[in-house]
Amino acid sequence: MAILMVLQCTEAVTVHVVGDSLGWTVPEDTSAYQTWASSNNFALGDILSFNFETNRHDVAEVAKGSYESCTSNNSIGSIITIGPTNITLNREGEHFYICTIGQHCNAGQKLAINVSATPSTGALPPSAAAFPPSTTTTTPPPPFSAASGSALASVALLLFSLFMGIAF
Ligand SMILES: *[C@@H]1O[C@H](CO)[C@@H](O)[C@H](O)[C@H]1NC(C)=O
Ligand SMILES: *[C@@H]1O[C@H](CO)[C@@H](O)[C@H](O)[C@H]1NC(C)=O
Ligand SMILES: *[C@@H]1O[C@H](CO)[C@@H](O)[C@H](O)[C@H]1NC(C)=O
Ligand SMILES: [Cu+2]
Repeated sequence: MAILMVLQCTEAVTVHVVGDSLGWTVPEDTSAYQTWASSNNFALGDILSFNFETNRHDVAEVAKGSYESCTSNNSIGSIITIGPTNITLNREGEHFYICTIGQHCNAGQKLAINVSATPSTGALPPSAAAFPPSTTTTTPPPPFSAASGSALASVALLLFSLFMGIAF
């Protein structure tokens, strides 16, 4: 059961290729990455795969303000300059990524995503089904120990009555 759940968890990881066939570049349509993001469901543990050539583009995770103004100030972590690269989404909520080279960000090479704690669409029913049993398997221990406690008590009672039987 536990092994099954672990397998489901690893299978739930989705690799999102940023921009799909477009890759990570200056898009012709400035809202290309916004459109791409809206067609994806991002969950904790998923991977963002940025396809770009080293020195042509880079990836910086930035705060919302820097994303909007296209400044790499206060970049979160170091700027990834070597491509292609994979980034694991290990924090829930909004993430903002820009390219810091030239005017690429202003030209639309920027990405905003929202990461949810729950696994992405397809994995939701099995994990939702897997959760109740896990809570019911955690509840048995108290009744179980209580049962073993009463079992112990009846063994003690049996021994006691045996002792009494021997004594009298
Ligand atoms: C970003 O950095 C530039 C130059 O380093 C500076 O002029 C600007 O005020 C900074 N912006 C913010 C929002 O910190
Ligand atoms: C990114 O992850 C995908 C899927 O796991 C893998 O095929 C690809 O080689 C990885 N790319 C890099 C640069 O690590
Ligand atoms: C991101 O997801 C959270 C939780 O579902 C939601 O409250 C928030 O409004 C979302 N933000 C955006 C920009 O969609
Ligand atoms: Cu770029």
